[in-house]
Amino acid sequence: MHRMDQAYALLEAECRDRGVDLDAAARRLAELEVETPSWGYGDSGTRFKVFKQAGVPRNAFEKIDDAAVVHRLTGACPSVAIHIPWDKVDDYRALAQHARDSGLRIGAVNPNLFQDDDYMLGSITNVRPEIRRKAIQHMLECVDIMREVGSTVLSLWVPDGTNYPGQGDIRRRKRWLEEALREVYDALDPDMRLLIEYKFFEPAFYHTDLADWGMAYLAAEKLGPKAQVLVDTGHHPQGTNVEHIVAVLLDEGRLGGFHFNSRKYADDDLIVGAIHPYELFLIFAEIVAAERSGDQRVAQTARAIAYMIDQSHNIEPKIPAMIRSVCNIQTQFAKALLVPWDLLRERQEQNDVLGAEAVLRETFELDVRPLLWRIREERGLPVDPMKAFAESGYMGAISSRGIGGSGWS
Ligand code: PSV
Ligand code: MN
Repeated sequence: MHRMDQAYALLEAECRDRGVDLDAAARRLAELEVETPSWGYGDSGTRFKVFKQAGVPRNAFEKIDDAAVVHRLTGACPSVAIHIPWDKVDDYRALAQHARDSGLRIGAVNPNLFQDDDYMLGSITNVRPEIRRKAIQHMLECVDIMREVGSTVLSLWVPDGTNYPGQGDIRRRKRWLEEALREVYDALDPDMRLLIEYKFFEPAFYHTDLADWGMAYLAAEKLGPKAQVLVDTGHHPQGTNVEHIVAVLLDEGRLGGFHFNSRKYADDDLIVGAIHPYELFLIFAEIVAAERSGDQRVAQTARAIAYMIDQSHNIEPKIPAMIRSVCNIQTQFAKALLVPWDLLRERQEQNDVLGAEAVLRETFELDVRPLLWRIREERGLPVDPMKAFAESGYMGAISSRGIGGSGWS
């Protein structure tokens, strides 16, 4: 027997023993779509240095070219998020057409409220009304761009906050934030969603206006059903139980999307799954459980999640780093699809603490590579997308773009 067939037969036997439907898992896994970020193809770095890499895209069109390569090799990334003004172009319809010609579509549109000099002391919570207006206008401009490119997701991160106690009136700023979001929310078309992203610090170091999931949830709840929370996995204090947040937001119908990345210390934006793969598995386990829920609202919320990557590469080559993230996401999602839910429930009912914990851990320990190989083979995709990229010659081809492509600013 071929090595792959042998490995698959082993996984099949394990699933049979555990009462898990491997074919159903394969079907769901093949449907998984993960959006990649245009900015993940450009140069980025830390506050100490942005290392320029050769071949980095020089504009939004070339970022789409690179995203198309990731989709061609993984079959899982049909959309690309854009960030305005990083991806500002004269003709957004032409950009959307370029995406379509490359086998992609434009996904979330991200307003940028953190790089204009006017925003040094805040954007939508700035004490000066003209700056708040400018920031609101920018978000409304992004809603117009959504219409032009055919996007349904406005993905908003508000960086505003203060660096010192007393610097701002926290409650007054909260009202300004609510007013601004209301105006943007009211401008959305019926099929559009506003995803509200939170983060507890950086760039502000004393207080951040939208610091955690509770504040984002509250804002979404006040706005209405088209507003949901976006969980960036790198935006929590150390030790936060992210899968718990995911479960609560799913249960409330307010989990709209993810920015996946991994972190060791702060908002490190490293390759997804590189640091805490078990956490990623447990997040997906909550999502798969919600997809299977008999509560239709919970199941629909889970099925509508916008899965996005938000990573910035300091030292690693960008396209393979993105492919690595996609593969790591597929791996943990595949494992979550193999959880024997009936067995887990049985052990929970029996208050079998160790038994229940073992169900999840042993699922995490399964070798799901044969399942990934199968779905790729069935769809005519390379079984090893990293290897296929290395052999594709694409890195050599784009080196003619030179050094000094598009970056953070
Ligand atoms: C902020 O840290 C963030 O996660 C937001 O999503 C931004 O849009 C993105 O990073 C920029 O890299
Ligand atoms: Mn993010």
